[in-house]
Parts: sequence; structure tokens; C-alpha cells
Amino acid sequence: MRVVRATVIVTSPGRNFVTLKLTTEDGITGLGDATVNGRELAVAAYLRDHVCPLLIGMDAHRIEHIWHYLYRGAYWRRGPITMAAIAAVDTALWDIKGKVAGLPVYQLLGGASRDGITVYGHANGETVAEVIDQVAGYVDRGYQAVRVQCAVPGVAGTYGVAKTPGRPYEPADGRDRPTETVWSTERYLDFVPGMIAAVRNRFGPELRLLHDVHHRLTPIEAARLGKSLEPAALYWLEDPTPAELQDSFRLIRRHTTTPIAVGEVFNTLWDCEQLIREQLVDFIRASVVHAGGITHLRRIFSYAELYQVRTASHGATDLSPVCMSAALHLDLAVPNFGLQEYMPHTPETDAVFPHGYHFADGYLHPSEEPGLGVEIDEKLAARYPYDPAYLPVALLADGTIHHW
Ligand code: KDG
Ligand code: MG
Repeated sequence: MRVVRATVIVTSPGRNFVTLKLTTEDGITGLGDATVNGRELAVAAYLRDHVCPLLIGMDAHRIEHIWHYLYRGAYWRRGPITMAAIAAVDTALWDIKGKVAGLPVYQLLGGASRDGITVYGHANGETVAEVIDQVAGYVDRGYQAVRVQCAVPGVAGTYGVAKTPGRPYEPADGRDRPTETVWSTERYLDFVPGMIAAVRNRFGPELRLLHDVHHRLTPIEAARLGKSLEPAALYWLEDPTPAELQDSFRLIRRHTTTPIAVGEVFNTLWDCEQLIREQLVDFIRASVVHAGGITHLRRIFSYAELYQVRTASHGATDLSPVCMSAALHLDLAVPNFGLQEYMPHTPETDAVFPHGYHFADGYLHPSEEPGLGVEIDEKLAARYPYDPAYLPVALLADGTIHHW
């Protein structure tokens, strides 16, 4: 079953997405997400110029072989651009295999290990009262887990807080260059424990509460925050410190039992091998699109299973419905599933990517259609041309660049 066409589609129905569409000689199509937020055209070029020509004539059934052909065969390994391109090919091939088999992809991965996917929503308020209101809204809709972010008094443009109240949090808003936000660790550390305690007091012990530090702290600051949050019994504290230096997490672990989730920017198993092997984290946040597709993410998850580390795939709106569909099939199948992030896309995005996954009674359910259960309306996609957008940068008061 030869690949006869490989097309890269860039569309911006509210935000930019890069999608790979593969077509086989018998007319079967498969989709893969290749979006790297703020660097979209780099992956589009990597695919168009270096990968698509290689795929023509290849046997679409040889998923594992093609993965290694693109990974080992490039010589230059890893990195977000390479791995997103490989992910798109891999995801599209799983979609095709499912369609040929007449089965949803999760069935090819071993079948369902659970009845539905527990997801968390984002509460992001200007004030603690607003955060509490938003959490209440999620609880009313049946969510069992909520990420809580609140504007820190005196910190303009706090990470995770929506610019337009009521709109989903949307960080990629710099048109010509990144917007600049100012960061204060002192104000943040002073404010956050009280904010989270207020939410916990209001909702009781059962609701899973999460908080994303977004890489802003040093290891010892992160240890202090983790310790101060212990009474609130967070489900996880996310990205407390940048993870390039994996030894940092040993220091955090020495001081706190607050569970740690890391990995949305990871691209391969090698980015988290030590973190998992030394049990320095509790949840691994790598995603289908940024960590080499279903084939490689499954490998990461299997490795994590050996160390009782659970899955927690990144699911922000810069990952397209194609990635979300793929994530749900994997989430349903793996034994060590933890929690899935879910930020619904805008109606414009949903119209460009019609999909069968749906939310019901606190759970997301993947489509039962053969393959991934997501398509792309190319005519509609063409009506939303690429729209440059940068993620913000964070500065300290003296102008020093900080981690955003
Ligand atoms: O592109 C960056 C976003 O995906 C990221 O800022 C979202 O941290 C994030 C999260 O946990 O969803
Ligand atoms: Mg995050």
C-alpha cells in the first residue's frame, strides 16, 4: 500500500496549525499534526522540503520502519522541529492503518484499558473569586480535575490568565514580535499558596487541583513552593523549574511530596529518561505531536509504566484536533494513564477539523470511527491563511530575560 501523495496544510482558524495529509494508492488518507507554536513554518518546510519527497512510494503499513528511517536516517536527531515532523508522518500512518483495518486506533494499540479519559480544564481568573467561579463552572459540567491559575497582584500579564475575560487563555498573541511580560518570583511565591488554599477550602478534598509554574522557578524556589502547597494536596505541580538540568528535580524531591508533572516541551525519551528512572517526577506530559508521534510516545509511556510514572499529555489549543484525537486513542489504551489536558478549540478550528471525540459525564471519548476519527476540510482551511504569532517573553524588572 504505497504512499502516493504527501501534502502539508497550513491554516489559521483562530491560530496556526500545520497538518500533514498522506494519501495511499488506494485513496486512503491519514492526518498528522505538525504544529510547533510560534515556529510553524519551520516544520512545514522540514516536511515539504525534506520528508514528503521521501515518503512517496513507501509502504504505508511499515510504521516502525518509517519512523526509524526518518529518525536515524536524518543523522541530526531530536529537537522540536524534527520530532514534530516525524510525529506527523507517524500519526498519519496510524490513521491510515486504522482505516484499512476498519478499527479505531486504540484497538490497534491493545484495546481500551478504561471507559473514558479523565480530563482537566483551565480556570484562569484575574482574582481568586473569579478563579473559584470558573472552577465551579467546571465542576458543574462534570470535570473531576481543574488547573488553577490566577493573576498575581503586581505582575502584569501573569502566565495562564486570559486577556479577554471569558475567552480561552491564548498566549500566542505577538504579531510582529513577542509581547513582553514582567515576572516577579517574590510576588508569585507570596501569592500562590493562599490562592490555591482558597480554592481547596471551597471545593473540598476530592477535586483534583493542578497548577502550572511554567518553568519560572529555580530548583530551591520550586522546592519551597512544593512544600508550602502540601496542605492543599495538589494533584500535580507542573514544570516547577526548567528541565534541561534533570538533577534539579533531585533537589525538589528532597524537600517536598507535592507530585510533579513535567515534559510538555520534551521531544524524545532521552529528555526524560533520568527523570523517570530516578522517579523524580510523577506525571509525564509529553505529547503525540512534540514527542515523535504515537509510536514514540507509546515507548515513553511504557518506560514510565515501569517506574509508576503516569501519563499526562499536553493538550493546549496549540495542539490541533488531530493531535487531540491521537492522544485520546493512546490514553484509552495505555495501562498507566493519569490525566489528559483538555482545552476545547474554537468553533472555527472545530469546523476545519471535524472530529468524533466528545466530552460526556466528565470524560472525553475518542471517536469509534476507523482510524483517528478526525478529518480536515481543506476548502475551509484555505480560507484561514497563516497568521504570524509569537509566544510572549518574560522579563525581570531590570530587563533580564527570564523563562516564559
Ligand atoms: O505553546 C505553549 C503552550 O502550549 C503552553 O504554554 C501551554 O503550558 C501550557 C499548558 O500546560 O497547557
Ligand atoms: Mg504547561
